[in-house]
Amino acid sequence: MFTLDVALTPRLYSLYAHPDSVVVVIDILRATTAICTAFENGVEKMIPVATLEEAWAYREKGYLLGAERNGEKIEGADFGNSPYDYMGDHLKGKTTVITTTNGTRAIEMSKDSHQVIIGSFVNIDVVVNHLIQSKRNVVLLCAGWKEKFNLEDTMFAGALVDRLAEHEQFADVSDAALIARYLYANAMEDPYHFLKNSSHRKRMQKLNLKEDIRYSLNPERSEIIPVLKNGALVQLSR
Ligand code: 3SL
Repeated sequence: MFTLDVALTPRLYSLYAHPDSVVVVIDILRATTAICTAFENGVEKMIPVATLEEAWAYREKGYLLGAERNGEKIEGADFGNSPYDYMGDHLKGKTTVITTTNGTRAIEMSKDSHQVIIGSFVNIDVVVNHLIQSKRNVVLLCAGWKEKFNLEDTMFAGALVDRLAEHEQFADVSDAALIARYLYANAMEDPYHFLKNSSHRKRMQKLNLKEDIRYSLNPERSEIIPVLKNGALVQLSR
């Protein structure tokens, strides 16, 4: 029997961190959606880094860099954090570096767990199947916004809990997981509308990123799970 838990903010993650757990990093708007999209479009490897200093050091060595802070592309980077930046053939077979406000920090903080995988609506089904087959405790880590709670990551955590909690192996579903599930129950009919007053949707709307929001909330387009191996994200082989 295994536990199913949700770290509702990165600050809470240390309470759940365990070397035997599988961690799903969630940053729906938009880091984990962009990463899943990049793999679906043929990227070979993505090196996630928490700071801009590390990111520039890689760029100086010749790596392509995706960099975002506060929702905006960093000047001089090759891409930002929009899933649309990662569509097409231009990244096929390439290794890129990515740094974002919250998502890549969450990846960094969970790296000592048994396994870190990347979840988004884009690959939700395959993530659910993997977690069932893993036969391990699961922590869903919501990247949030600058250490604080956000609605969209918790909503997605709830979508995962909704699919996993009925599975008998997850006998121990925490209150944090239940609250995420209840939230998702209110959101599932129309997630876009549900998020209308959320802080990040407002922030992104100001930046004219409506299409990114719609894309990020649209489920099931990829069979690929990005997994952290030796400091880089690669495709999980199954
Ligand atoms: O926080 C992050 O990692 C980003 O996904 C934020 S944004 O969607 O690019 O604004």
